[in-house]
Amino acid sequence: QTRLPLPPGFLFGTSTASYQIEGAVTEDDRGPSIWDTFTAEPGRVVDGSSGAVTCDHYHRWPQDVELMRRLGADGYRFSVAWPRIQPSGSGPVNQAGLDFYDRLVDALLAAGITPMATLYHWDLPQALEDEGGWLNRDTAYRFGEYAAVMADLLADRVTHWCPVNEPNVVTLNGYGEGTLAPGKALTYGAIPVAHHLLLGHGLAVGALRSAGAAQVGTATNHLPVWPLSDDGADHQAAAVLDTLWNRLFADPILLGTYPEGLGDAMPGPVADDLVTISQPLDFYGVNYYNPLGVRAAPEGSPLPFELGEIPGYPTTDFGWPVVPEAFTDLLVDLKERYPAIPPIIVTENGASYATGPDEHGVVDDQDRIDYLDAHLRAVADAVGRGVDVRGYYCWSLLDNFEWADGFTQRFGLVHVDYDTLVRTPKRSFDWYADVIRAHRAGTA
Ligand code: GCO
Repeated sequence: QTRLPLPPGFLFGTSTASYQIEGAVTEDDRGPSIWDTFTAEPGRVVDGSSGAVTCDHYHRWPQDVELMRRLGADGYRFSVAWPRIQPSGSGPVNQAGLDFYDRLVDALLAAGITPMATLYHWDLPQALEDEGGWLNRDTAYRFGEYAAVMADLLADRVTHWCPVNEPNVVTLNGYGEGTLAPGKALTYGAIPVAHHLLLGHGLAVGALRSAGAAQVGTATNHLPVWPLSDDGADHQAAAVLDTLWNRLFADPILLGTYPEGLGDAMPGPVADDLVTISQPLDFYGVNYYNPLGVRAAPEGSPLPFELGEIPGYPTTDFGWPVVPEAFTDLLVDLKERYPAIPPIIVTENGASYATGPDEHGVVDDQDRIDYLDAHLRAVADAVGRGVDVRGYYCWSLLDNFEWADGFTQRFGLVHVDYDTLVRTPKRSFDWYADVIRAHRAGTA
């Protein structure tokens, strides 16, 4: 394994999310979340599955920490299930829920792994959704209170924090399109959700700072939007989607402003809120998977754009095009568009390939290795072009519950047999361990 040209001290990690791996959804007084509700509705998840058991990480976490120790990764990004901490989204905290994360963090530290905690990876307490969820400004305040609880518990040991995972996906897919929980198809009616999630982010940043958290950042999904032809209409459609998908969430945090025209669509004292939203951060977390192809929608469509396939690239089992150079361009573009951007950490990147164990129990996922290798090189290229990237967290440690795609997509470095819950490290796991080791040896 040759060392990748990444800076000394570069953090290599893996990423997961509570609802996708924990299971045990009724245990120890965890309250119901919008994902429990959503997955119980027929037709929402392709294979009819849910996160009720998934990887059973809630019980098997010592084994998973041991896997990470073997991997030799510096960091681990996990998320806290809000309904374990406050079963109905506000008020008294549930000690058993706190204890789970307290033990997990101690075990990570004992294994030499730096914890990074996400506070909201989509499992909103159902009780808050019943009050309007993220359409309701109060949810942002409840989130700030919950963030303060977690900061008080863990800021002495957890160095890295991501308040909200991918607010764009929650807004546009959860409330705009309805393909993710809570499954509301409000189209432009979802726009206030963006503002409340951003306000929640800002309130959480404040709470984390007050508790002395060392590194506060984001986990922002960025998909470069590519027009599918040279046609002016397709370019314009791409600009609209780029604004809604990327800039609507990055501009307020990094510039303290909304893209033109969108500020007026936001509810509440927007100018004051933007001060809260744009507080300085220690890192900017980027989740990158692929570019999106877009063309103008036919006359009379509810939205001005339409997604389409980008020809000419290999695809993952999810059908997502594999375009590592778009990752380099994205990182360079972020630096150009937002000159004051803090250091970047790649908080997610990875690929879905279904490869399972062969007759010898070996999971030979060469296509995942190729994907990860090319994308780590794309990061190195961005560093070479002057972008300050400090870490890379692979999605994901384990195969897990892939939202509306249930168990049909596997992103793990470790294979999970959902009948026996046996974990089998894939070849990509050993490859990643080698990359990390070579980097340390070469930069020591
Ligand atoms: C996220 C992601 C993950 C997904 C991964 C693959 O929002 O952080 O959606 O939860 O599992 O991106 O789709």
